[in-house]
Amino acid sequence: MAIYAIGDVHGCFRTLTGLLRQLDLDQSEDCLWLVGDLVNRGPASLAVLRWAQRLEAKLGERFVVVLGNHDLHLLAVHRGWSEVRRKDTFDEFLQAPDRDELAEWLARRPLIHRDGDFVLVHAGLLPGWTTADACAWGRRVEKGLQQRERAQQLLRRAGKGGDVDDPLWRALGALTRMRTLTAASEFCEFAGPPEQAPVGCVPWFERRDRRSREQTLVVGHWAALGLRIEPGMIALDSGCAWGGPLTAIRLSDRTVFEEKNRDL
Ligand SMILES: [Mn+2]
Repeated sequence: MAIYAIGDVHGCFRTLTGLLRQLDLDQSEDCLWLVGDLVNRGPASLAVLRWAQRLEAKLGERFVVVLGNHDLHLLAVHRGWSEVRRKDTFDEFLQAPDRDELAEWLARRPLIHRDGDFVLVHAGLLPGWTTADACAWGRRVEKGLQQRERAQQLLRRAGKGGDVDDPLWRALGALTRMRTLTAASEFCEFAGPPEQAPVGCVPWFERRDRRSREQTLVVGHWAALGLRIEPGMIALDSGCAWGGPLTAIRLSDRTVFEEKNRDL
């Protein structure tokens, strides 16, 4: 039994299909994890969501998608809580006859998933969190997202700086949007390459006081960081949204699979 993890797909369905051919997944045994951001930027968010829902029906708990910031943005747009932004590619999804069913399915995905020493999350973990803390925060935010008014507050703010005094907003931001942090662990608005981060903004995973160091965090979200494999962290966003390849890894032996972009 192998666990494969795939980076940010961002609606790149043809690239995903090519990558899956390389993986040769045993659907009766293997696990497939996705780091989130299934949708947006690329041309085929609808096809990716339909594929994911179908595969989950076959694999059950062996198929895990954690939510990313673009997935949350799609949910907010679908519910009429956020406007479509200029670079969004949601039109086909929003007109699809099965959009409500797919959105409901997507909304039930977790924010964090743990299996032994591997932790799957879209963006990262706050330095002060143990893995158990992070999972507890994930469950709390998931509960909030199931309540209409709370979900509206959290999702409306998903894309922009929100209320830093709201602990659920902060937890959601860490799990789905965080890249660099100030010394006081405030989020920096910076998406470029880590070596160009503003003075005082440090990548979350480089913080020496990170309490989740003993586990291996499998993440995406940071295309400018790119594929990065080191003790304690595997970052898989190789920039499919921007014409880059799509990357997968087999966690047991860290074999990397890369599919060149077929969508953009
Ligand atoms: Mn993201």
